Amino acid sequence: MTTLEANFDGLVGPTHNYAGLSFGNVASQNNEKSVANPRAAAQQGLRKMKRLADLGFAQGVLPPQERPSMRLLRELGFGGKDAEAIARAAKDAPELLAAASSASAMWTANAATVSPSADTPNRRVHFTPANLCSKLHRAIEHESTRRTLSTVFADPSHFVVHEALPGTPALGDEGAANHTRFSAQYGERGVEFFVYGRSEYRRGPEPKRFPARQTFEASRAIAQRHGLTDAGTVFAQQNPDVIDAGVFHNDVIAVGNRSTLFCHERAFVDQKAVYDELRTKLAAHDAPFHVIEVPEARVSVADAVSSYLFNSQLLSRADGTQILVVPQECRENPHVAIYLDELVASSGPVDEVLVFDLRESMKNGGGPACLRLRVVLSEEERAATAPGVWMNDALFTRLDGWIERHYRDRLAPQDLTDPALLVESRTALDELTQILGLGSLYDFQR
Ligand code: SUG
Repeated sequence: MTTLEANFDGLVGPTHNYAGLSFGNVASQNNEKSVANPRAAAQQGLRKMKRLADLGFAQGVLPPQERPSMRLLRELGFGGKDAEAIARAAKDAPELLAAASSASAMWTANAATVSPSADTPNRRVHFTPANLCSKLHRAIEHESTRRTLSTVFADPSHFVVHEALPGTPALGDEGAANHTRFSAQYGERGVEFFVYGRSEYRRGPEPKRFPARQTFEASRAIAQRHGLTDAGTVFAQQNPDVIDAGVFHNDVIAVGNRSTLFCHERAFVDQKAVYDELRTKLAAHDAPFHVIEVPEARVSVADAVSSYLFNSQLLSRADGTQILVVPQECRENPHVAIYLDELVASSGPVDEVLVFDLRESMKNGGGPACLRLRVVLSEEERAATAPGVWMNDALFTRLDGWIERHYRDRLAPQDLTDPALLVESRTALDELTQILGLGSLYDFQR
């Protein structure tokens, strides 16, 4: 029976815009108030999904969330009809309207942490939606994320979808962006690697300039509720200096797949000890472990942050060879481009590099790996997943036409004040739930 890693990409929502909401995320800050193109953003993401599906990878789609979030605006005291609440927020608190309007759920690496059934004691796939409590615009995602995951992975004999952890600084959780799983084969017992930025209760180094979003306490709680063992987990702290250089999630400086960890030499505190623990715990499962460590002298942390070299997808083909999916910014940075050419030419674990234009998402700090949630699934689990979310020619054609019909090609910050945007988004999402066969997913449909 084959067990595969499926990638579930977030479809970019109709309100994609640049509001500068993420302090510590350099791209989000640098592009604040520039004009976005939601249609191009959604098309770029969809083309990545289609290409990977065409290459034989299991590729799923997760729908956007309803934005602007009327629920948030109402919780914040903006009453009256929808259009009145939006107009009031636009006048009194445009920053809150921007937070309510963000399409940030597109970055599904932050949707949840996922433990495959091979690692869990009840042999089910466990999901914990991330509370994303360090940013208001993201803290409003987890309830809808939970509903979506419970709809797509509905069968309780295969899937457990937990509640998010309490949204408080001690339990800041950013999901799979700070989690990687290593195993010889996907279906074999693995070692889950949790990377945190700070600990609330233990003394330790912390960044000085930018926030550390993930805590040790959150990572440990997720491992506990998923039933992971000591032998099956490694916890490591991110180097606080790289957080201060713009590495707001671990997936901006490291990516892993099966037996390979591809990372920068400055990714972790006590890096050698981290490798040793991973190697030892994997060896106990008879699994090998290889590190491709990129030195600062070849690619600086600044180059890694601007090119998103490590926000790549390292994917195993059926024959066991691996490809690296990178954004085109990696080709435009000469240090990174030369490094990648040499990486492929060497006889190492990466055989091919695939380049994608994801410019619209990248301008908000979201590369190929941010856009996807990995879910390792056995054949039975795949068959139990909602059938309409798998990418194929027919779904691509329908979604492509849907984007063309419903998305604007220009969204400036002042356009968020337009109440027509809510109506347009709801019309689009209502049709989308039919295309994906997900039933009544959104509050406005219930
Ligand atoms: O949380 N950007 C996202 C990017 C998330 C990237 N995900 C991973 N690395 N896995 C964030 O900072 C910017 C929104 C704005 O500024 O309009 C934003 O939310």
